[in-house]
Amino acid sequence: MALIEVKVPDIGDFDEVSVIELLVKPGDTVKPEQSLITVESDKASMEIPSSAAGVVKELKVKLGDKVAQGTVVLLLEGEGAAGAASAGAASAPTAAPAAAVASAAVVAPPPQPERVAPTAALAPQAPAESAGALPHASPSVRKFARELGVPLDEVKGTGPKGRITQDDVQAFTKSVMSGAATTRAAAAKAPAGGGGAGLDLLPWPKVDFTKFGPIERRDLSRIKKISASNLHRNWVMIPHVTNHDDADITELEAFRVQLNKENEKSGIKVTMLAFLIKACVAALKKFPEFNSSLDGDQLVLKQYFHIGFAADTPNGLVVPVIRDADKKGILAISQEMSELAKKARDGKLTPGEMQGASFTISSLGGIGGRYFTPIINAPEVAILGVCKSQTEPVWDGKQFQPRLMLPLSLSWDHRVIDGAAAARFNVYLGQVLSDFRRVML
Ligand code: CAO
Repeated sequence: MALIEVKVPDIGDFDEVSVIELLVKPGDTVKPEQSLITVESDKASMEIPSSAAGVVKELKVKLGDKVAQGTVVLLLEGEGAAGAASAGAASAPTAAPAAAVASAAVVAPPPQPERVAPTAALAPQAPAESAGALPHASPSVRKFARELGVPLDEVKGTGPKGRITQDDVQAFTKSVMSGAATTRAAAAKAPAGGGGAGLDLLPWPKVDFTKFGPIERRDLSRIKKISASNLHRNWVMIPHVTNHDDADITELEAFRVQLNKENEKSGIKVTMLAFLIKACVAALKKFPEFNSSLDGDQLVLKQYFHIGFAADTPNGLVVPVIRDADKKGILAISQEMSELAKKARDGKLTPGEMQGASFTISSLGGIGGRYFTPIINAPEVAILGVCKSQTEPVWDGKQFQPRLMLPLSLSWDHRVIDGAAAARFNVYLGQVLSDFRRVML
């Protein structure tokens, strides 16, 4: 049987490109137009298709090789090159070049028109069925589909003779995302009648807001995008419950004010958050399951007390971590917190300074509000939300007394923690905050 040399076709503006992917190996049977290798320039990547049908005898390139127009990619033991022009040729003419595709699939530009070398042997423009298992699409469109995970054989081609275009792949993706269509794989997984495992949600409402008034579009910051994905996962995957409570911090606040007066010259300012960190450590020691993580069927109980605190920055929410808070005093915690908060606002926190928390506190006390439902910072199992303290009338059994009350909102993972334990945690936290000597017990 004739050996066919398959060469790199005219690849346009690129003199030399690197081989970044080998898509076939010796022994593979290939069809005309099937992609053989992926090459990449500094601007784009593209696939080099086969000019003929046959069995791969030998690859002539390896990963990292530089190739150019005319470089032999592989030898095919051929059934013949695609198209009459090359039938029987010992050395098949170069195949149709693949269109360039930008590396980032999601932002891939519309396909550039396929540039066809006049002498190239093109794959016959037959519908997918006659071409065997391969859907009828250009290599660039196949690459685009592969990057998006689109099953090309489920896409209806609207190009000439049913050829699948990039627009077809995009339209298919849109219809799957909007819920108007489903892939065979997803349909096979979904329980009959939509049993709930696949959420069965309505598509996200698509509204042309300009119909209702002027608008401005802004890109989300990098931090917002990252925290959005994390928050969404945590919200969906953790069965959250939030217990609200109040702690009487009248004496503690008086002590804090006095402490700040005494330390005026040191430059260290103590806020309620430092006391909350210490009080939470005491509560975590008393209720260790709040200082744990789920790992399959096991609970990992941490013997360290690293407390994260949510910090509001111009670019979004970040959570720096006070390590070993059990071993630090209020002043040391206050100082570290103000340094970390400054770094957070300046966008200078290192990844290490945001890792390893075993419990998180989100304080809106400096801003206001009463209660909220903080989202647990996975893989932690609980988070304490704190709002602004206010003086309230509290009945002491004989009369109302003005007491400074701190609103607490504890969200907990119901897979790990029960309601009774959460109520006890809050009650204990309240006791510690109302009489801080309890921290020592
Ligand atoms: N009740 C009443 N006043 C409070 C208070 C509370 N619970 N907590 C803090 N305050 C006061 C402070 O004493 C301070 O008062 P002065 O200005 O009179 O000294 C003022 O509020 C501002 O405090 P602060 O916010 O600068 O300091 P902090 O230690 O309480 O908080 C930090 C530091 C970094 C956590 C905070 O600045 C921050 O970013 N909070 C937002 C966290 C957040 O966004 N959480 C939401 C997450 S869910 O989306």
